[in-house]
Amino acid sequence: MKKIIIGVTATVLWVVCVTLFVVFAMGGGTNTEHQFTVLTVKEDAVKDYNSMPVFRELAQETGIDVNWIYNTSAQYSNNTDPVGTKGIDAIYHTGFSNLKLYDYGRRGRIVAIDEYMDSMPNFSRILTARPDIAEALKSPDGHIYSLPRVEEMGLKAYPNILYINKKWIEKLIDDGNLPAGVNLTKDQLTDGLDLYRWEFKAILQKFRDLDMDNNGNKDNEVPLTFVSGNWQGNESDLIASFGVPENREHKTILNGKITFTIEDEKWFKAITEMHDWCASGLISSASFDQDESQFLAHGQDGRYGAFYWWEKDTVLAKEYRDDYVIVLPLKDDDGNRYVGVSNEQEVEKGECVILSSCEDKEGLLSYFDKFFEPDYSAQLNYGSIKSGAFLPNKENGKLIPNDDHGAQSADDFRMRNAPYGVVYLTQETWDNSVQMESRAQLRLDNLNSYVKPYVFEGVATIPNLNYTQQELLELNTHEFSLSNNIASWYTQAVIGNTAPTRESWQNLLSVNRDSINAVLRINQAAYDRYIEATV
Ligand SMILES: [Ca+2]
Repeated sequence: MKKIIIGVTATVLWVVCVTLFVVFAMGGGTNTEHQFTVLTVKEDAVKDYNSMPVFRELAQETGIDVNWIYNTSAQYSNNTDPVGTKGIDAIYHTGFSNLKLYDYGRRGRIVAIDEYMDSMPNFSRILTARPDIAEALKSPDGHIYSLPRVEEMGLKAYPNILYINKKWIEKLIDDGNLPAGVNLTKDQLTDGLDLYRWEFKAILQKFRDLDMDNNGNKDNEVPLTFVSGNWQGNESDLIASFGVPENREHKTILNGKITFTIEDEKWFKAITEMHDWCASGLISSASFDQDESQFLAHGQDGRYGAFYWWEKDTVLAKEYRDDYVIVLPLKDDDGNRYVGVSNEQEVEKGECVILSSCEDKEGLLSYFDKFFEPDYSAQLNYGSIKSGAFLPNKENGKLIPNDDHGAQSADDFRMRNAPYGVVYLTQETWDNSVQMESRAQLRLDNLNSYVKPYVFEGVATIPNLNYTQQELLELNTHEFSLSNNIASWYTQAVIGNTAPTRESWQNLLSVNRDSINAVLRINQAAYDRYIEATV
């Protein structure tokens, strides 16, 4: 807290200096600069927004300047009423849920942004061109209470790619240790490796039993690992290989119907098999309690036999990257492959809200409206042109990402230099204004070649749905307890001492029947309205 006060004091001093400078520079004439204070959630490692070139450029172009003040995410999560913070005009990175936005909105504490469209030509154009986005942003009373983040790359629906250690398979071939019935040759060990699930399992058993990395210890190998329930690199597509369109929420759209995967007999079969893989040491127990950073740290030295992640470069130190190849979605005994789709949204709703106490709502909204322009969106999302996130000159009208940050990794550079938040980056942007980062393009190419062709037929991501007040309250009652109940049953079933029984699974379904039905009914009604409004 002390840090913030010092920060605020420093900012105030700085503003006074700048204002004086402007006044003197203008020969003592009237200072027309607007001044707003915006609270944002920012970690200490991220640079000060107030000195970021993109915000200096915005101030210069609009004549409107913003003081950014900060909460770390830990401070912010302890802030029970951020909208009540004294002296601020807006909150950036709010993270507000649908219910919270509506609650603040209907009580008149945040601004209904749809009433200020005259000040927002860019946002207004987006809402007209994209009825799906307009629909997603509406609260139950039809008002839009927040500015969104839109980043469409076609990546988020498919967050899992399976990689396997081909060096280790080569060793199995050399030592005559390939499992019985597995007839792999070295020239087959390229991206797109084609395996039955039983073959994959038999190979993992060898990874478990043998000293694959030749260090004299048979127990330091990690046959298969992932980050259970994480937004990327989770186990959903291993479960999906049993013929059920799984994702981490166990909830998807199948042929136009909202569906829970946990009700499918095949899901229960998959969980029973997962239990066997865990109990016999094929899946590392760390998979169920590590976070992303632990998963990434443990993989660097090439001891993973196989893992799920979007790309291999972040998981492995440079010298091990060529040791791994992409496995196609695992085939079942009939030779079929299945992949589910996630419900991760490319349109995120609650990025920024304007407080009703803001004295110049038009002015502040006209400032934020610039964020939706391609050059500003790109710099907010990746870092400023002047800080080296892009090459100084455009090519064919496009901003070209700069991948070379010296010793600093691309992830680290972006984390420190990009404020993220309110952006609008869509196919139109990638076609005309900004070249996609090479690693994003690589992910997309890999997904197009090795994942998307095998997506479960008739399956779709659940879009941002727009609920009535009654529905929001009902979901609030049912959804939290239901997802907790599913999660605890799942954990017990997969890593518990005994295999899950059919009775315990059916008991899970019957105990939660009311909640399952309520969540399905409400989401189906909202989805039907969404289809009607957008098609
Ligand atoms: Ca070893």
